[in-house]
Amino acid sequence: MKKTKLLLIGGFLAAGKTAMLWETARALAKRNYKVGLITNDQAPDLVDTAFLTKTGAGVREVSGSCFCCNFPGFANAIASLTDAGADFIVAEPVGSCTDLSATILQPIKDKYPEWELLPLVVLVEHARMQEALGITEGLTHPDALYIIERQMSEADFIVLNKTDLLSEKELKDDLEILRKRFPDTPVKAISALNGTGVDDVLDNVLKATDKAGKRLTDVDYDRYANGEAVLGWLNAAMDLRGKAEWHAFSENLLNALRQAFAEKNAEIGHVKLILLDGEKSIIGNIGKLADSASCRGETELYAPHVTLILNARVQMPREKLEETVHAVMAKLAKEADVFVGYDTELCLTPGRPNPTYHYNQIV
Ligand SMILES: Nc1nc2c(ncn2[C@@H]2O[C@H](COP(=O)(O)OP(=O)(O)OP(=O)(O)O)[C@@H](O)[C@H]2O)c(=O)[nH]1
Ligand SMILES: [Mg+2]
Repeated sequence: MKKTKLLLIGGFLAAGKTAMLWETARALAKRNYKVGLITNDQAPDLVDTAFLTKTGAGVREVSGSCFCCNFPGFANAIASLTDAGADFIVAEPVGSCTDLSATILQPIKDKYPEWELLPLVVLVEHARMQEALGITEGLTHPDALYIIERQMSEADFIVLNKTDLLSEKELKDDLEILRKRFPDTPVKAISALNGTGVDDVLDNVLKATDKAGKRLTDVDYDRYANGEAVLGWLNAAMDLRGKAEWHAFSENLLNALRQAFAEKNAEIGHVKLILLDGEKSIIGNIGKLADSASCRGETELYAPHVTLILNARVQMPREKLEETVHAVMAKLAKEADVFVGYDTELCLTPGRPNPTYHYNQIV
């Protein structure tokens, strides 16, 4: 029987994992694969799941815990997709997770020979990569930067994303930095947003199945836990009613949140939203304080009643994050004459990682 292919695309918050899953799903469908996607988060109500569902691929969500700490949940998601006919599964672990080789890749190789595991792809983007490697200074907590550095160290392929935003010189310099720092790891460059380079990465990982999970790194779990714990994590689903134009409303919301976090010097890990009106949607993100808010999708959207899913990962205590989001929402709602009902909301600090499995040797 043909084995189900399994590709994990890791990388820190806002590195572009979901954008790459989207493009990968498209590229694989063209190659006649039946694609399944898996999203992952510490809490339910995922912008990523709502977004990726629009690819038409089967999507499963493992929420409430990361893949490493809920390996059975991850395995069930894979089984459910293969039962539904998927022969190529692409999974996106939580952006603040590392040590995936020891906790996911080795156990898969050991326990699930029926899956064909592909090399671990880790996405990085210019600013955070440079900050993590000590080339530039920024607001990201040193222990969060430690996670990014460990992610790159354990990668089978490092993929520099968002190259459409780089000058030729920046691209050349970034590739040089990565190749010098990780001389044994293949480094590729893509733009997940416009698809450039995605097929090349796929060709390369498909040729290198014997290279999956070839690196184990030492991870200091105290630093890892703290790197996650410095982030407040909020997932909310809201019911919005009013006469607003929702594209402008979404942009105003992201800009107001950005400003509120900037005033508190709280670096953004990733703030993302999806606003849904039946088939129509608006998606918006801010990847870090230095970025401006970007919204895509439906413009000129007027509807009396829409759903908003908001996911915020910000370097501040969770109580402060919740307070800030509520205050910004309330102010904006008043100004736009919008009624906001919170359907569900979870605001948490990620707990100490406690993986289901931890292998100390390469399988
Ligand atoms: N310009 C540009 N933007 C990109 C690219 N890839 C992703 N982005 C943008 O970066 C932001 C974050 O992308 P996501 O794909 O949501 O990032 P992620 O790694 O899945 O984030 P988390 O799930 O929160 O960890 C979004 O605004 C994307 O549109 C790219 O190649 N170029
Ligand atoms: Mg994502």
